Amino acid sequence: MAGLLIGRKVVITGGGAGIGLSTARKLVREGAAVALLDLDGSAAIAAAKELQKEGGKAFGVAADVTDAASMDRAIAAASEALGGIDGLFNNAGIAGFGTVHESTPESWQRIWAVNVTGTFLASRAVLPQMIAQGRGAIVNVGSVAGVIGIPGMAAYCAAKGAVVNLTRQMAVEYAKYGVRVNSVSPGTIAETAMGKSLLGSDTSEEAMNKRLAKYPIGRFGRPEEIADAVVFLLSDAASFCVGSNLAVDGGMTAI
Ligand code: NAI
Ligand code: 1HS
Repeated sequence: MAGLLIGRKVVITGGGAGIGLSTARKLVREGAAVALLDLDGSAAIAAAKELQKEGGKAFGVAADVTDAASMDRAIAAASEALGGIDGLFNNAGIAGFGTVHESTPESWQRIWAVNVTGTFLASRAVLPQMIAQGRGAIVNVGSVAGVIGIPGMAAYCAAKGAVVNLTRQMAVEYAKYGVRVNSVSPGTIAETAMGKSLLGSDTSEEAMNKRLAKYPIGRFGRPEEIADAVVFLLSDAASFCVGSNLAVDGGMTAI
């Protein structure tokens, strides 16, 4: 792929690291300007500088997706820096472990706040602009955990399930305004901070093989493999994709 997103202006939440940053790199290579919003403001600013050095147009700013005022401010700043917004990648997310009877209300609420409310607040902040211009594309990040039940991940499975179905709701609501909404649902991406914490400290061959057995492809995923799917969904190559949930999981949910 090359030049799929020339002139596009895309906001990425959680853009300072992991899948968000990897996607920002690919978007820039495809010709887009990007705004990286992250709770870790210095990571977002450093990442934007790195992309600028590579010749890209990039802007970094601190923002908390769980806070409406913070999101409104950051989206306004991003729109000014980029000269508008026509793409949003709702990527910020946190995982967490716990069964229903063992999870604390605080941990449950935090996982929902970042994954679900965060997707709502960022979308809420960009949609008026997209509706007014009659054009836009939003990609939300679900997970394999959003379509199947994974033992020990109650809040995360519930939250990602909500993101996947919010995607469908938004898709049918905004298609008439020329705004396409889709989600991408990754399997385990081992090399990001979240992937590492998910795999935990037990990296014995036995433990790894047990996890890998869930993946028909025989390996975990790479951030760039999610980034390619997001580039596609944000681009006009996906002009008839509305409300889809693209599994990028090495076959994990096809079993
Ligand atoms: P990561 O932990 O490496 O990066 C997440 C980024 O989001 C960080 O830069 C973090 O500072 C930022 N962030 C966290 N809370 C935030 C908040 N309240 N406001 C703004 N930014 C915030 O995670 P990774 O692996 O890159 O994951 C990205 C997305 O992909 C998440 O939604 C995650 O649930 C999803 N995902 C990840 C998988 C994996 O195995 N790594 C698999 C399936 C889905
Ligand atoms: C954190 C990410 O959304 C993946 S949850 C899947 C964990 S596993 O089934 O691959 O162990």
